[in-house]
Amino acid sequence: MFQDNGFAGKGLSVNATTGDGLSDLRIYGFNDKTSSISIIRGRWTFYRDINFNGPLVTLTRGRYSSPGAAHIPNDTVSSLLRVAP
Ligand SMILES: [Ca+2]
Repeated sequence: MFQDNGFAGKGLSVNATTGDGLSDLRIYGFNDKTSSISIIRGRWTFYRDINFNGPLVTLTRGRYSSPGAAHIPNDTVSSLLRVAP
């Protein structure tokens, strides 16, 4: 996950087993900062609110260079969960 479009700016690398994730991106200094996402493996859900709450978007392996590409409003992701290997 990256702070700027085009996989630029500050990044946060996330790995988790299926069914696990990061419930509160505030802990990582990355709350409401995500603008681009690269997914190397798995299927993940990205939530607007902490603790896997609020509107969500599910993404699979791929490179999403902007909020529009990921279909996620800019600077809103607060938690994420890996839902499939
Ligand atoms: Ca949020």
